[in-house]
Amino acid sequence: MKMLKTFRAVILGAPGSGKGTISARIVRRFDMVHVSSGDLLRRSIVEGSKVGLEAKKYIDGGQLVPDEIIFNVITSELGKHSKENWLLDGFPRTRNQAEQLFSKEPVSVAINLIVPFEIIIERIKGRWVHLPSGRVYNTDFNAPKVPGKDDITGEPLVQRKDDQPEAVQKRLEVYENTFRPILDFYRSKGILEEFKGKTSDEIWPYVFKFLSSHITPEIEESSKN
Ligand code: G5P
Ligand code: MG
Repeated sequence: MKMLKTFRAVILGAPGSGKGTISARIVRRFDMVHVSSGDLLRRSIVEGSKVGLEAKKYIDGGQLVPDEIIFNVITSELGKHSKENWLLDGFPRTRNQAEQLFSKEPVSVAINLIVPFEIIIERIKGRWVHLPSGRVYNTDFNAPKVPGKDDITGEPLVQRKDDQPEAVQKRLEVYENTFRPILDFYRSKGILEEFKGKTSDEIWPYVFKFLSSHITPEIEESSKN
């Protein structure tokens, strides 16, 4: 792997594979900023911005938003973190996005999470999110301390519109049709690292060990969450 001054990672995987969950663990232990394309889009929907209104048409049905919209959102967010290490979650979703990103911001590593689809469909049913922060809960796996409330702010949690069964089906279909060229791209650059498992707890120690060999952890791994 190329060692660059700043450490830049992307985290890939099917909808519900645990990108948000693993990302939260990474940024708790390593000096990295978590940038999630889905969280940014959902926040712009809540704000009622032009981008949000446009993106909503695609997101609710489980379709990808057009490249020009997402490029603007991501470019402006990464611009705020130009001197920091970042972890990009949910971008790229197409080979074109992967190539465009690489031409602007050489990525140090692409982490790919591999989780069986039948497991994903079950866990998405129990997902609750805190929209302002992007914090993710699950009624079975990591339930909030108080049902329906965010642990930190106490604000209400919501279920995502695109977590309805039809939209989930569509998202998995879109993923099936788009992920291979992205993996091929990162494989061709020699920076693809794949992690396979049925649970985030099973996958996490390997991700932690891998990252620790490239970037010094601020907090050693001692607890599971
Ligand atoms: P997003 O927001 O990027 P997805 O579909 O890629 O959405 P998603 O659904 O956010 O990914 P995740 O982050 O991979 O899933 O998974 P997660 O939230 O961590 O975990 C899922 C659930 O399982 C949670 O409830 C979690 O607590 C639980 N969980 C985790 N691990 C375990 C476990 O081990 N066991 C159990 N039981 N549960 C567990 O994108 C949304 C939309 O935005 C647009 C598209 O429309 C997209 O559909 N978009 C883009 N469009 C174009 N280009 C882009 N680059 C785009 N980015 C976003
Ligand atoms: Mg997510």
